[in-house]
Amino acid sequence: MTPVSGYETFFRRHEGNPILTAADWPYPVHSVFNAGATRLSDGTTLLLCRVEDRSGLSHLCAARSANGIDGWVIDREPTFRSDPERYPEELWGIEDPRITFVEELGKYAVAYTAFSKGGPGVALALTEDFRHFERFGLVMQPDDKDAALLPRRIDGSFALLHRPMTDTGAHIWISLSPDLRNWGGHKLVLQARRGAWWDANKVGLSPPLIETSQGWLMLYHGVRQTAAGCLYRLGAALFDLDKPERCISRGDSWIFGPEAPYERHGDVSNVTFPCGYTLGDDGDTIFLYYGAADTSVALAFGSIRQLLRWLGEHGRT
Ligand code: BMA
Repeated sequence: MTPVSGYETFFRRHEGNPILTAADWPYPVHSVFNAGATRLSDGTTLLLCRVEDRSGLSHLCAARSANGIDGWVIDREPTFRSDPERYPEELWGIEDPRITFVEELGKYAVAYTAFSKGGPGVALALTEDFRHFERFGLVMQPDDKDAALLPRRIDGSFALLHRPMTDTGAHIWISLSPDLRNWGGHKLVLQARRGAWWDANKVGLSPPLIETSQGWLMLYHGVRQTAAGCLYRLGAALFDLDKPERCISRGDSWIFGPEAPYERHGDVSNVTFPCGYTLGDDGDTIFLYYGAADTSVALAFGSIRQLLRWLGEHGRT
């Protein structure tokens, strides 16, 4: 395989970054980051932000904008908060939502991390309006996180990407369900590479998969542990539309990583952590929403066509 040449720029940072910080919040909070994203039927962009208060626990709060860039209108109080009395797995808060619109249900599926006494697990809820949420409870037990549902059934089953932690590392898996409650058919999808690679120590799904004519485009975060702490960067891979566990192509180098001061410094430095994307009206522009240093929400613009071209030329199968 040809070594990756040069430093192509895949994502252009919005010059007004970070787009959302704790200072924008209508009630006292410590930090705002790792937001899920979707476009509502009227074109409005909705971000479901992870908000950490001064207890250290997180809840989710919605921010809406007509252009997905500025003019954010933020809910006056938490939109979706943990409910440990009825859902004990949410005892220590809820984090890192990923949103998928499921046509068949006419609803948005929110996959999020529920932080339980036994560690972080994957919980699922459905909503039509981001005001009322129907919880399905924990669908993947701890340790598991970084989950998103596919927008349609694969061969008759709903499909969830997620990242269980096992003795052999932190790799991405897919699981299937007839009803969003019972899960099975688990298959390994993408492994952390080990050794000295940029994605050696952990990988996890970042935003939900992007459906393209050539396959499911995955943007995933890769973690490298260094003497100075972890580096969270972003990579790309492509998967078969009918068999999403089959990797068609994986890029060797990262395509986005901490460079700007708000990514380099914060509560957890050197973290770029996207949980959501939306598509521009041209159907090609990716609006990538990412947590910067576990402190703020930032935005970068990419192109599906460019990423597919790069994977075609440089990806390995
Ligand atoms: C991951 C998640 C994210 C966080 C990242 C960096 O494991 O917990 O919520 O942004 O670590 O701290």
